[in-house]
Amino acid sequence: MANATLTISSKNYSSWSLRGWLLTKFSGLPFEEVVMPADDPGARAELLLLSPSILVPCLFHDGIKVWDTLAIGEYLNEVRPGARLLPKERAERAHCRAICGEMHSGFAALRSALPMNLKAHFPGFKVWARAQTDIERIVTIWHECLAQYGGPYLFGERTCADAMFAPVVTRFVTYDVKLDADIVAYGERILAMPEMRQWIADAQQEAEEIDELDVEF
Ligand SMILES: N[C@@H](CCC(=O)N[C@@H](CS)C(=O)NCC(=O)O)C(=O)O
Repeated sequence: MANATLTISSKNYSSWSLRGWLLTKFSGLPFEEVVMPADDPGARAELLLLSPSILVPCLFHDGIKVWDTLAIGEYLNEVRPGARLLPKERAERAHCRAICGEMHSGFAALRSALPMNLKAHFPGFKVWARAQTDIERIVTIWHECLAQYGGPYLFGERTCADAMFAPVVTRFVTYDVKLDADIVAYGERILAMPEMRQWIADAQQEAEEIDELDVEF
């Protein structure tokens, strides 16, 4: 029986749930999922008890509650150092933290114009100029990491950074964003990870379409 739980919400729509879930999977910490239905008002009261921010993801482990995705990544790196969620070298760790921070606090135009929706596909989607600026910055980050560390993941082996950017990979597919071949190949590697395949399969099983979440989640 796992002594950790991770509270998440919709696997189709919740990009932060996906990031927290991937971080926990990458860490190797056994955990049970607690899935809060996103559209149930009663669930919000319960979520308040589970997560002080009333947001997901929230990790509960050994009597310790950790909410907010960056904090979850740092916590998991401490309790599971062998999983190397952060790179071994200090300079690489700094680089990894910097781009995770950029994802955590930035790219608002991309997040609102191209919300995560794994079941949807919008061929020829017209990307708004400010979202395009975000896309270009993300592509630059990925190019630099892949060139500097040699792939196959952003820092060679899988780290927090791949979990933080995984929902961007799915957005690029959903919204038919045109990309260079090496960026497409990186995205394909992320989508081919067994954890990602499992998450997407679970998302496909989610019955409901939540209209308001098509806007921003
Ligand atoms: N800064 C937070 C963001 C978390 C967040 O925005 N989570 C969304 C789901 S993707 C949420 O819990 N929404 C709950 C709601 O709107 O009821 C983090 O890093 O974990």
